[in-house]
Formats: sequence, C-alpha cells, structure tokens
Amino acid sequence: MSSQAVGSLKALKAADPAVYAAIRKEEKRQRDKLLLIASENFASPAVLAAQGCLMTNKYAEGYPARRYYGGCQHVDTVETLAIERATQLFGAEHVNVQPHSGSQANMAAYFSVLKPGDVILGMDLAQGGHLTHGSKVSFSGQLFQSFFYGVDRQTEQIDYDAVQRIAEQCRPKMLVVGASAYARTLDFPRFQAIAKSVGAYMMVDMAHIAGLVAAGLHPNPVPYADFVTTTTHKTLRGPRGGVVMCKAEHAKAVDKAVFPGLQGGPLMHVIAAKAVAFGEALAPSFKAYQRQVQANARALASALLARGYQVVSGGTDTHLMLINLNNKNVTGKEAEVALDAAGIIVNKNAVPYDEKPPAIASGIRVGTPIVATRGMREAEMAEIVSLIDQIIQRHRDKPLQREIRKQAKALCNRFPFFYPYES
Ligand code: DSN
Repeated sequence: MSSQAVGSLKALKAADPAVYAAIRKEEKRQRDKLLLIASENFASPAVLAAQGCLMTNKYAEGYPARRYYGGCQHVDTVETLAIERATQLFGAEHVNVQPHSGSQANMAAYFSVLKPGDVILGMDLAQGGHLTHGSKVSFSGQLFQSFFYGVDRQTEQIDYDAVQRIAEQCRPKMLVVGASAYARTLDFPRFQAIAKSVGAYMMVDMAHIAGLVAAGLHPNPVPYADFVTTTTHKTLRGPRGGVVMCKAEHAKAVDKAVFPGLQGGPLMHVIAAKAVAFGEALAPSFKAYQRQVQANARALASALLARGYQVVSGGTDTHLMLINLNNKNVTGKEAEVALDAAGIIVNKNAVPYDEKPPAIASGIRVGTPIVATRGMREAEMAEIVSLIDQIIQRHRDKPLQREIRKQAKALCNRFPFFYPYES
C-alpha cells in the first residue's frame, strides 16, 4: 500500500488514471461553466476534506454510544457534533443525520408512522413537487395511495383552498409539503391547519430551501411539522446526503426506520462532512451568502421579465425560478441543449399545466446557489441573463454558442473556482 498522504488526488493519479482523468475534467467543467442547476452547490474545501476522509473505513451501525461495533469513539464524536449543530440550526426536538439521501430521509419519515396502502397527499411532480412525494414511479407512489395538489392556473402559486378541499376528499394520513421547482414562500401555518383539520401528520421536505431556512430567510417549518426532512448539499452547501428531524414523540420510530429499517452502516465520512457544513451554516458569513443567493435570484428574475420572459408566478422568493419558454418558440429540452453548448448549465423542467411531455418540457429551471458561492452578485446576474437571452433567441446558431461559451468562461474566471486540485 502507498504511503502517500491523503487529501489530494496524488494517490489517485498513478493508481487509477481513468478515474483521475474524469475527475480533472469535472474540475474544469465546474471551473469554466456557468452552473445554474438550482439543486447544486460547491461544498467548501473543509467539507470535501471531511467527506474524503478515512472515516469511510469505519462500520458504526447503531447510534452514538449505542453501536453494534467496537472502536466507535471518534465517529461518535462527529455524529454527536452533527446532531448538536443541526439542532442549533433548525431547533428540532430530534435529529437523525444518518439518511444517505433525501429520498431515504423521506422514506424514514413515512415508515415511522405509515403502513403500506395508507393515503399521502403531496405536491404534484408536474407542478413543482418531488418524485418521493407520491409519484407512481417512486416507492412513495407504489407503497402508498398518493393524491396531489398543485398551483392555481392564474397565479401559478399553491392554491391553499384547493389543498384543503383535496385533503377533505382523500383524507390523507400524511400531508407532504415541499417542492423541487416552486419559487414562492411556503405557508407552513396554513399547511399545518389543513393537516390538523383532517387528522393528518405533516411532513415538510425542505431540501431546496434548507440554506435559506438556516439563515432565517425563509420561514422554518420545524415548529409546524411532525417531520422535516432535508438534503444537505443544495442551498445548505454540505456533502451529498440527507437528514430527518421530528417531534420528540416520533424520535424512536424515526431512528428505527432509518436503522435497522432502511439502512445498514451509516456513512461516517459523510456524517463528519455534515457536521462541518452545519458548523459553517452557523457562522454569520453563511447568512450573508444566503442573502446573496436570494438577491441574485431576484435580480435574475427581474432581468428576465424585463426581456419579455415568462417567469412562472411572476418572480421568486427563493434561490430558483422556472422560466416558461412557450412565448420564445423553443422547448425546455432545446434550450437546455443550446445553453449547455454555450457553457451555461440549466435543466429543462415542466411548467404548471405543461402540455409537453416531461422529456421535452416547456421550461427551464434556473438557480443561483453556485454563482453566489463563486462571489457573483446582481450585476453579474444581468450579464448572465444577456447571455441566456442571446442563446434562446438563436438557439440553433452554433457560432453564437461558441462565442457565448467564451464569454461564460471569462465571466467564471473573474470569480475563480476556489479549490483547484494541484496538478
Ligand atoms: N433532483 C433534485 C432536484 O434537482 O431538485 C431533487 O432531489
């Protein structure tokens, strides 16, 4: 075995040139392209160091001080730190930091109080919801009877009266709140009143907005919901993973659902990185960062509206927006491909009441977590909108795509990638 120090790619370069080369290409892609995927972010060097550390070698089934393996003193320390810091950030009565992903965090919340065949009511995937909120192609729609609410056709915002009516009709055991493509503030007290009126548990999946919640820039669902789940890698800017929080009365059931119900050994290196990320999110600089994420999103939306784009619901309160391209003679898929060729990375996305199939879609989703992490501000958002607009207007123009790619790279280079690997 090599005696090479860990923490850089040096150990990998000679051992596995193919994987090494792919990582270096990904480094270049992240450095040189304008990354506007709303669910992505750049984790800090400290988070990456923890995530790439030798705690990956340790089995630790169980929970701190209650493990099924010896030698867990130090992994207990990081898991306890992660739990304490997440508790400080969000104020939950109970926190479990072991879910490998957001999907598994959601599963744990469901399995702690639901039985197969129970009714759940969530936001429609086609209107901004998430696969795990009851979609038939996910476990959530296969194990449970799922019903959906959506947005009002005119306002393109959640129609809470309709949610109440649907809840009264389908009588869910769990009301699921949260979205992957919804740009407006969620009214948690209203959702809580709806859940209570039909005797349902309430779960909020705050994965997209967790960073804004941590910074106090979006209302916190924790006081209102029985369960709150999140991923740690979106606006929260940590490692890829999940967390499930709940009221004290559900603590035992949630812990049992995560382990041994759904998972075996926790990923202790990832939990170490979650602890680091929660520590970063408690620092005052994190609040300033989230303010910039939000200000950038507002600036992007305003600049798009000024150029005649249809921003779904007319704007954004968060880190993301949906752009309906129906008035621009281009599909979401065509826009995604043309923008990609121009060094601008977004994802195609269905818009509310979309008539196109999801693989084509009428819109794109745009988010600001990464560009804000790079240090870009409102002025740069105007530049980005100008680049996007040129491509959308002439989406088949290959020479234009090459030219914009250079401009996108130049803009990125003004805000350097902050953790290049040594060559
Ligand atoms: N796939 C994520 C997103 O892009 O929103 C949600 O899990």
